[in-house]
Amino acid sequence: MLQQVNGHSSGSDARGEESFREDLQEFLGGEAPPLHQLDDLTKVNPVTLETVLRCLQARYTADTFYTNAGCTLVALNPFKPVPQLYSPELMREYHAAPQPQKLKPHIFTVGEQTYRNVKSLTEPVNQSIIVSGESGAGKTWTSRCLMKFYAVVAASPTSWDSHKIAERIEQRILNSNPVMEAFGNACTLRNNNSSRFGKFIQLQLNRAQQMTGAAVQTYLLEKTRVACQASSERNFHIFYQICKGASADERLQWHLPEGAAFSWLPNPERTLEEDCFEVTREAMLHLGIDTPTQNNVFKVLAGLLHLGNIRFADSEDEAQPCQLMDDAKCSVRTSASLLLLLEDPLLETLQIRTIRAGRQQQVFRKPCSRAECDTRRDCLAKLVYARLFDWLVSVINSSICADPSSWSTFIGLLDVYGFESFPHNSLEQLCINYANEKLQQHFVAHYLRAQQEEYAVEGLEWSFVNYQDNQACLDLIEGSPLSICSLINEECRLNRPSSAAQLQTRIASSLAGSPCLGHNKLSREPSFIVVHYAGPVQYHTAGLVEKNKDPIPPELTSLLQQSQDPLVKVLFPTDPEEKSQEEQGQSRAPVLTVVSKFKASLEQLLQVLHSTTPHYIRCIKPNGQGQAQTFLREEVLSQLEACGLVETIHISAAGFPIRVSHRNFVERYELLRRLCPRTSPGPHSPSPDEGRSEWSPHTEEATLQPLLRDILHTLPALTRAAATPGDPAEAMPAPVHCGRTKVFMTDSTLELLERARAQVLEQCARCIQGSWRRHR
Ligand code: AOV
Ligand code: MG
Repeated sequence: MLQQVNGHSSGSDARGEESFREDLQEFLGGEAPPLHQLDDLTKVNPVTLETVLRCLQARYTADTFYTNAGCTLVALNPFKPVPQLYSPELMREYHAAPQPQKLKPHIFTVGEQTYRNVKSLTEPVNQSIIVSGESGAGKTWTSRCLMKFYAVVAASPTSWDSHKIAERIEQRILNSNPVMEAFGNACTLRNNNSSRFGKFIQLQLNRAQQMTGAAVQTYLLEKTRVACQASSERNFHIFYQICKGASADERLQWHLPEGAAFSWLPNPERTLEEDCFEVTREAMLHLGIDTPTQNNVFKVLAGLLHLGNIRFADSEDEAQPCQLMDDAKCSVRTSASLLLLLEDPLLETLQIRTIRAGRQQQVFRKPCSRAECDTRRDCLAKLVYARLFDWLVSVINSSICADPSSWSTFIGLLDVYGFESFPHNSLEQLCINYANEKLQQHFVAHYLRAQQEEYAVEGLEWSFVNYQDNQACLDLIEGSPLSICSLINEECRLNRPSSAAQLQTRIASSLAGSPCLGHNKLSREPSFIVVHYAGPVQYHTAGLVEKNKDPIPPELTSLLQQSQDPLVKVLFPTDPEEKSQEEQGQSRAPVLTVVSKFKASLEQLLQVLHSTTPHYIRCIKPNGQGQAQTFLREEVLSQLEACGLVETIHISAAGFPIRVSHRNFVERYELLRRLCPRTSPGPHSPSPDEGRSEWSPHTEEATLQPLLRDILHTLPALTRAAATPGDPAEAMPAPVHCGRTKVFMTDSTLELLERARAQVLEQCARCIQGSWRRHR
């Protein structure tokens, strides 16, 4: 847009691009401060990706990591310690400020605003802070800092005085972080401390705005990581912690001799900050998980590590079970002893499948192939770990959750996995991107509401604004009766052998009408493309149905129910009241698929979010290497696109992104009012009125208004005159709306006005040149 405007004006007054930009900037926003001092990206005027990027880069170079973007805060990851930015003193400064939004942009401004929102309203309204961004961008860090902020500003007075109570409430809540991160985070290619689950924590406040407790909800733990880690990645931190941090005595008990090799423990030589066992143990203790229970947890985890070392050889006779590899016998024995299972049933469960068939549901025993044995072993570990994680979350919740009568409102913090697009994308990415699509829709709805409020203050109508939302994409993913989710679920329900190619064909033919469905003709593997708001993603259909079923052989659950271990007994109860889903599966009740469970939990989350006033923090990673002082423009650009900031700009372009004060508008376009009728007298244009008041920097407000009215009145004719034949601008007038203090317009209106102004200036120049020649 800017270039086009520039193109027109440069011909007339031959100024350089920079000076034109400065001129336009001044007109749009008054005095243009240096880019790094621009606290709000909406003030970068006009808003383009380039200007937004330049502003963020300038701020990053000046060690300024937070920038407002309308109702969003953009947080750049410094990738270096900046302790002064998170000190309790600074927290209190933001808390005590009469207007925290006047201080430098910070997550504490968002924190404080959120906190005041709960407080200031007569009817308390729950609040939420939605932190998004790609892996390693700083979501978890941000959520942690916000929790610390509330632990300081929302601590009850008693807890400041009494160490014991502080321990019980704020400290416990903070202690949930290292524990959940030890069990739910892992070192990946993108982040040494990558969260492998989504998390929503509600900080519960009483009527005096003091934090009395918290409740955690988790989403879709990446449990496959227990048994399968991509090369150069690691398993969950806790496994490394126990192997590195156990005492000599514990090593003996858990069969973890120093230097032991475990196939599920890749890259143990890498030492990370997150490997500290003591921190986890200490935090667990604070959460009320006593040492014997902790040791029980670690013993079970050691059992899983030994399970991972069980290896089978190919069977030569299909009728015979696969035999163990030579060194695996010991692993079976150790694993069984740690999980308190009998050795033979453990091995048999891995080697032999039981099938029920016929009217009588007769039981048949079929030896598994080597690959099947491996799958069952992995499945057993995933099952135990997932249950253990859920148990841990419930223990944490019972430790930190306040009595319902002791809290009335909450502030929710959402730290979910960001939009993902890899060379190979499967069900995990589909779920993650589906969640992001839902959150984007929520954001758009909220953002539009915020815009609407500004228009209302300015006395503008809202109804004329159209915008593109992402409903079509959501219809494709989750709509009814037919969508990607429903088709994958149906394949699971029909329980028929279906190939990846069949699923691809079904999706392509049943959902062909969707504008968001694509197909990569060059792809060798069966796949489909979903055009997400953040970009197209190709999903491979191989294994999708199986992953969605997430089948758990009933024999595995039965085996674990036989365990004599107190913790395993809790994780796998035999009580019919607590029948697990797998057992229900045995009784032929409908089994929920991964997608349906995820969809249900997402809907619940959205319901909660909708009932709150949301606040947004978009985390941006300035480079993929985690280096300080390195701002890679291409990488930031793609995140700005992926996190939807571009979309936000589009939405704002659908409204009136150009807002100019009445005074600035009159100053710039006053000359059009006087000269336009002479250049092109339109049918409705008023005759020139030379006697009328004119603009000067000292024009009084009272005189400004008639001038403004005059300019607005002549706009249709002026813009028609500026339009070139065949230009869509001929369909003018373009919308200009006059608010109480500002004139609102679209980019295209600004462009047309600028063209008109350039033509007028050109005529002026010619006139002056002509008269100058005559005088010579
Ligand atoms: P993520 O939560 O967004 O990724 P993290 O919050 O784990 O990312 O941040 C990644 C790393 O960046 C942290 O471990 C810190 O080293 C560093 N970091 C982030 N924010 C800051 C900050 N404000 N100051 C200093 N260092 C910071 V993921 O969970 O992988 O999606 O799944
Ligand atoms: Mg994280």
